[in-house]
Amino acid sequence: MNTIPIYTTKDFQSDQDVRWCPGCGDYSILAQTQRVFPDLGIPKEKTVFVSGIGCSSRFPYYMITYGFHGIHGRAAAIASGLKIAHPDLSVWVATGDGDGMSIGGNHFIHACRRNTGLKILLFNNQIYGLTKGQFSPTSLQGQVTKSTPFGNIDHPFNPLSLALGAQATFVSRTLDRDPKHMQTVIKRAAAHNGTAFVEIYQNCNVFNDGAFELWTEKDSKDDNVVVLENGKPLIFGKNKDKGIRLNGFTPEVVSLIDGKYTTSDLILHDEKDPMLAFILAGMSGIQNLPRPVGVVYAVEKSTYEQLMQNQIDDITTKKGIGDLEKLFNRGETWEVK
Ligand SMILES: Cc1ncc(C[n+]2csc(CCOP(=O)(O)OP(=O)(O)O)c2C)c(N)n1
Ligand code: SF4
Repeated sequence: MNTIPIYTTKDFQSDQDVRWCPGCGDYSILAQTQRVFPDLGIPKEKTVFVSGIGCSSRFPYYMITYGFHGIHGRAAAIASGLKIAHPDLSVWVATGDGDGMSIGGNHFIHACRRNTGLKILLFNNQIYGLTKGQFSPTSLQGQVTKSTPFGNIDHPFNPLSLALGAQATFVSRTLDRDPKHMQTVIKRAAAHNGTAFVEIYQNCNVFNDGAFELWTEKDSKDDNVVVLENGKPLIFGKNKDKGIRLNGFTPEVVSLIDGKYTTSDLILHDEKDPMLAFILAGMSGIQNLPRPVGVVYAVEKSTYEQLMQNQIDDITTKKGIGDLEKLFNRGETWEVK
């Protein structure tokens, strides 16, 4: 018998005043999350949102699930501990590009490589919002911010490449201005057995307005975004007349109307191909190439919590249940006076 109640979006909307600036992209992320959660089949009491500090990190207040507004940068660490101790929980991390990639960069990469089954939503607005507009690790080179008045000299992180390099098993990107797409990606992340990373382009209309407009605005998005679909060729453009092919290892845009190339010359998306994943992630920094959105990479690999449980079971079978008291008093002991 199915004992999970039938939820609606309202069941996930808390009574807390939402404290984001009017027009902030965070509202859309919250709305899409609340919209898809009733479809996930996860009891509310088995769901936890963990965050760090930042505008984005206020997220747990607004969801009626368990929640933990943590400390700056440590959401992935707190969430990892929680997931390992309670593997039956669905543990989500809401983090910003500052929270997750500056102070929390270390925890982020280890959460990816350990495959602890977390669902990490990275609200990437390429700025520190809460602290009023300092540059972040995803701010663009040359970007003028409150703390880089003459232009940022840092090379930005590409979050997708970082997650892939850290061996994440699910790597994806979506956009605050494309609700349907975001819903699909969040559902896929929820269903993934392992750590799932979702980068969300999120407009901070106060401190970095328009950072993603090329990929989100009606007039420009079709010619500048390629939507990834597993098993399908990479086609884009207002009239679906352009595609991406590989010239060696280099992706290039080709026309599908001048007779030189057909769809059979194009890259076929394969979510399980790690080399292709790196190529697709790398397209982000290259001018004249469309920005890929969707699931870049998705493979199954044992999770940390499964491996840990297997090891405990194995050793318990061989050696019996451990005795902590005995362990502490084993070997030489000292009394400190
Ligand atoms: C240990 C510590 N260092 C610095 C801060 C100040 N601080 C709070 S939020 C933040 C960055 C927020 O940026 P981001 O994670 O991108 O989130 P956003 O506000 O843009 O959603 C910083 C530096 C802090 N709260 N704690
Ligand atoms: S400062 Fe930016 S990120 Fe923060 S709530 Fe306002 S618009 Fe959103």
